[in-house]
Amino acid sequence: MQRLIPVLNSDHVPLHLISVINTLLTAAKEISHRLHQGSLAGTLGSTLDENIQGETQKKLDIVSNQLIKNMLLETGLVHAVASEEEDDIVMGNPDARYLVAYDPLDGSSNIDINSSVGTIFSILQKPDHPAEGKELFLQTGDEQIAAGYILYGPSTMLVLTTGKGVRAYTLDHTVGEFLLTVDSLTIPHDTQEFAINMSNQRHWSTPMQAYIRDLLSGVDGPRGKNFNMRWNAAMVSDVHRILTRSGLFSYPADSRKPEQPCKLRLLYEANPMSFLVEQAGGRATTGYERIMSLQPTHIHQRCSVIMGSRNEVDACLEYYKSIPCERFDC
Ligand code: AFP
Repeated sequence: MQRLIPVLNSDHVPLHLISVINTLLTAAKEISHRLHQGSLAGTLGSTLDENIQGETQKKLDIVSNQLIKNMLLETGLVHAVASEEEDDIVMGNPDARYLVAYDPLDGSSNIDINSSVGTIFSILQKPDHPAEGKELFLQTGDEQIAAGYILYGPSTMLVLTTGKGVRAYTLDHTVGEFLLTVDSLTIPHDTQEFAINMSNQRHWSTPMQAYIRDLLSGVDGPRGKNFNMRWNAAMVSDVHRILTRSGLFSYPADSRKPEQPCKLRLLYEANPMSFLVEQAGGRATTGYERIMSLQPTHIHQRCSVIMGSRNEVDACLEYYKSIPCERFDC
């Protein structure tokens, strides 16, 4: 099986970008080891702190964030990083060109129940126009030059795109290398599986309520077929299932918190996952706009997310087009 670096070389990925990706994987191997040690590593459980998102930080959230941040900045190849666990961006080498936005441990509420979690990353370049500080990261998802995730599941897998399709690699713990295990991931255009947190159903907008209602009506309803549901409470794990066997994933805006109707973050969750999904032949939308066309206004901006099998996302969008309703302002 091919190792990661020769594969990226064959895709003509610039050497410095390969080095940034490889550094992320070095941090990921350490995170994978600590996760698989479980309570033996003494890093389970929560801290008394909250991150800028207002979420209680798990010990491994902090450890993972520090590992990734320090390793990336030590390369001298990274101009700045933006992290879910950092209030502001962290500057690196002013002469370097790469920007890395990441969620160090997505799904961290799953850590203490020994369920899958992951690291999500998005790589941009310093913009040609003069920009500094947070403005550096305020680029649309179409500007991404690479994106991926490491899924810490029964096996540790890297799923990566550099704009030439999507490949999957599996960590061989015996040699410490990520080996190519899927040369081209493509999402089937149709599906009978969806992923959404049904407990929020009464808070969704009318179009999403109508769409899900019709899925649940099954073969006797307007869709004329039965659907299955999955919800892993970790976007990285739910999207991996969709990349592997089809599906629709959604975390739509809802009315629970009028001041914060959306949960998922644009820069380091929705955009990298949208890049992967589109490269695999799927669609990624807010219900009204293509996610990778959104112009960010701040680094922790959130957005509504509907992504996966293209024909199923299109079917969902028909409800948004045909049912007038108030739009949540994420
Ligand atoms: P955590 O990282 O706080 O566990 O949140 C994970 C997440 O951002 C995303 O990965 C999941 O799809 C979603 O939240 C789960 O949210 P609910 O807990 O509301 O279902």
